Amino acid sequence: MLAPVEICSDGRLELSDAVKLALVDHCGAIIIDAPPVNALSAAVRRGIFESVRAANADTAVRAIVIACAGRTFIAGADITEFGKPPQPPALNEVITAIESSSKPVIAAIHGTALGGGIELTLGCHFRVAVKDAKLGLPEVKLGLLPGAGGTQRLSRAVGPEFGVKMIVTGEPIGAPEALDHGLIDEIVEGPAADGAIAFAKKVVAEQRPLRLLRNDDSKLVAAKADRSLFTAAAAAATRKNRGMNAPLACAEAVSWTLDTPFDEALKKEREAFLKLVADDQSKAQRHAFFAEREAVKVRDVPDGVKPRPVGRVAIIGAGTMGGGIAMSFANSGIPVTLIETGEEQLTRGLGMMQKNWDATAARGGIPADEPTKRMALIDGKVGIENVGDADLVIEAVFETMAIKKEVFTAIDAHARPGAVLATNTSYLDINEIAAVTSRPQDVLGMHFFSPANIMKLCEVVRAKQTASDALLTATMLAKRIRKTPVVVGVCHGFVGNRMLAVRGLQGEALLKSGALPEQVDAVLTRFGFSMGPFAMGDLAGLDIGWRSRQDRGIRWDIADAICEAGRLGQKTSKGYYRYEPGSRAPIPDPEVEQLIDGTCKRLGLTRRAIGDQEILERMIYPMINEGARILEEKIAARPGDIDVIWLHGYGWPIHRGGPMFYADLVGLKTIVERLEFYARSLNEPALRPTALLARLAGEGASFASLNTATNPG
Ligand code: T1G
Repeated sequence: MLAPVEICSDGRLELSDAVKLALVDHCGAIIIDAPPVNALSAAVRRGIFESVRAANADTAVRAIVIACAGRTFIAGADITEFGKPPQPPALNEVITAIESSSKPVIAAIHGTALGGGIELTLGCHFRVAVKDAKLGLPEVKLGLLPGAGGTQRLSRAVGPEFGVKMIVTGEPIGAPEALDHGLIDEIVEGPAADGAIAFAKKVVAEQRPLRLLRNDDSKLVAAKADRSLFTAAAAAATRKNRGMNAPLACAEAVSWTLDTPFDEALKKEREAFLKLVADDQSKAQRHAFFAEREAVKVRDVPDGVKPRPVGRVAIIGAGTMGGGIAMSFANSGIPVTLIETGEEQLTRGLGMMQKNWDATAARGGIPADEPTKRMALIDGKVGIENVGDADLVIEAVFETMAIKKEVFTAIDAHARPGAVLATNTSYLDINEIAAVTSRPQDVLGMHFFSPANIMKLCEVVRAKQTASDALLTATMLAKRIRKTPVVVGVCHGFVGNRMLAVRGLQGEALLKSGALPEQVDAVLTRFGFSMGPFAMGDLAGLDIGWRSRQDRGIRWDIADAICEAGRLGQKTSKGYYRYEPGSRAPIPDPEVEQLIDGTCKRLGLTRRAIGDQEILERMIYPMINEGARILEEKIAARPGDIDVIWLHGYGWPIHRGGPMFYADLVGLKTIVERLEFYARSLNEPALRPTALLARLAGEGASFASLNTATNPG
């Protein structure tokens, strides 16, 4: 039973802080005000439900408008409520109440109307939006499907072919496209509520019929007559789902619009939704959503500390990384001074950026005039003395300590006081780099991932003397350029590359044990990685790791033998695989098997058949163990941060949540047992479980219990 509500004396219904009802021009204006994104919490649902009922009972009200305060219309169900006992009214009940209204109900859309927010508008008679609004059903990105009628109503608005694409991809569309496809009735001048009230007055004056999508199958006729129209669209949308359950469930649910009565289909949708909510894949994707937002919150920074203002960034090095980083800043409208040692290198770097942006514009990824606008933000200069007007300097030069120290000595001499000085090093000791400057408090790491203009991850490395405001500056700026910053501490390889090296070592060990590159890669692609580690090595170039191992006096027998045979990967048309001219498709190469066999014979090793499960465990569990060691050393603050690093920097499959989330799913006790087994049977003491992992397993605890820690360093 819902709590009774009082109509306020001035015609306003104060239901709760979240929802208010005001009377404007004979319109019942329901205003939702539930920061930060007007998510459909129980209080919001209750407020809307009661407001619709009250507005229908009030004879002064001729039409109803549903609008939101703040930066966006409803951005979906309140994800924090999932997995908890449901509280009434359910969203489906709220939508049914809207559909039962005897008065026209108009949704006023602005910002990013998503998920349950869009589903609520689909129960309205009309939908209007401001021009820059975005509308989407991203439930699939949380491992779900629209659970409040979206799979059945959307296709009745836009047609099943476009409806299945929107729901399976989860990608939002702009208001103009929404108007074209019939998802909205009009684009209004802002504010959305005012535009909607003006629209409502037209509806009343013209006595427009109140169309309910649930009763309108007119957009289904073509696909009902020729189902291949739908199946082709569904196949195209689900093609790359790589072992994920939600995309297929979404496509199946939308198909019910073609052959199942509406109310029966709603029931099936609800069952399918509840099944996905309970699925580990959705739990992994919801974990990833919140872990990413936790990771960017810089903790244990003294109150009142603010980021330093950044108006211009200087980037030293116009190579692949420096150019990509420069593009990331220019993409967000931040001016860049791009510095090289000579005109030729600078011209080459600028040319690469121009080519990149032109290609994106040619694909329609950005407006045609954007490449020119963005190039205009890049000021190419020769000589480090040009860093003087930058508030942040990022060094992206050759990955050797000697060169980094030389560059930072020069930066220190020319950068303005208070500028933040960042190195893009992937591995090196930032404390050592900071020590050559007179301002170690301004020095930190910003480790971008190649291609830097695409990859979201940025490891923000806090050195021993890094000042809190410098750390905040780098983290907030990374977020501003739409990266996912994660604060980490100083060690060789920080978090991601340190765990990658552990996995690489296990890959080498598995080849010695008896596996082949193609078998190992197949196990990891079946796990959900888009590419296996050996194919990835061929793509990146095997000489990078080879040189790094030589610098540190480390030998990997098989990996080094491959490189010594001139097999450096795709760049030499052969590495762990061979490649046909002009093709990137990895082809298993008997020469590699012979090289592995020969190396093992020379080492006196007997190879054996290796099962897929052993490969999976030996590739993943040691990484998890290293992640636990990283937590012990406080190089990462939370297991969730490690998950975010692997999800956004190394292609860990989103439906597996990240290495530490996956460890909790497998069970830490199992992982400890398997690591101890391999440490014994392979005589590999390094595989023994680290103290933290052993303790948590012994206590029956999980890594998730540690996700409230403070930042590292
Ligand atoms: N529920 C709860 N909290 C949410 C939320 C949500 N749906 N969306 C965002 N937040 C929090 C977020 O955790 C952060 O909190 C703050 O809002 C700002 O978010 C029935 C079942 C809307 C594009 O998947 O895509 O509807 O860290 O940092 O970058 O069929 O948030 O500040 O404490 O991301 O400006 C479907 C998810 C849900 C949308 C804004 N909806 N959200 O991006 O801010 S399932 C979604 C987003 C559903 C129905 C189904 C983005 C955004 P804190 P932010 P932003």
